[in-house]
Amino acid sequence: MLTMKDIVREGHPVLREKAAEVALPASKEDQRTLESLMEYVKNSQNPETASKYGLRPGVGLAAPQIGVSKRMIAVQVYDHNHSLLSYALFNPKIVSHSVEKAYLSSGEGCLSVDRAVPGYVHRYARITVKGTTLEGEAVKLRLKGLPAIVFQHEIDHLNGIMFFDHINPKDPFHIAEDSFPIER
Ligand code: K1U
Ligand code: NI
Repeated sequence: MLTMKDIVREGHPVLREKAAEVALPASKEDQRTLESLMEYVKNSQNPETASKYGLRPGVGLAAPQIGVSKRMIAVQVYDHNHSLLSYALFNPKIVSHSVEKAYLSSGEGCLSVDRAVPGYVHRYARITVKGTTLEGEAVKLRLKGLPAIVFQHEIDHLNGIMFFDHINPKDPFHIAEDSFPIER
């Protein structure tokens, strides 16, 4: 199982690479990697397991964060209806998005960043994501609210982008036009 010692930190070059597409159908090794990402996210959200293994809680994880420069992400997060969304995807891609933006009023964090970075990260309020599940099924997800923010954060990792790249350095709490806050 993955623990915090497997998670690469800010400054590691893999976090700035553009990750490679996964050849489908996925190899056993790629399947195991994606399963391990989801296992970390689930374990980190279980207070007993997180405390036993010293896991920092997370709502998502991308393969580059464990040093694997391939397009795989795992996300587990509650939506606005309190339904648990749980997706492990190969080659996730944003195929359309709203003009309207949204940002977390508490800002964002990252398991690869061991410091608080204050400021707002403006992202698309609604996105449609296509990808392939562990079982090889093609899916199309329409997302808004916190899930849309988390998917964008994870897909950014596949393109070498960190959340703080989006923060306005001169005015970190600047509110972009057409952007609304999401409380969590
Ligand atoms: O990719 C990562 O480093 C995981 C990161 C994802 C993320 C955080 C904030 C906004 C968008 C995406 C985290 O999960 S940091 C921890 C976190 O935000 C959290 C953990 C448990 C419950 C609720 C939030
Ligand atoms: Ni992150």
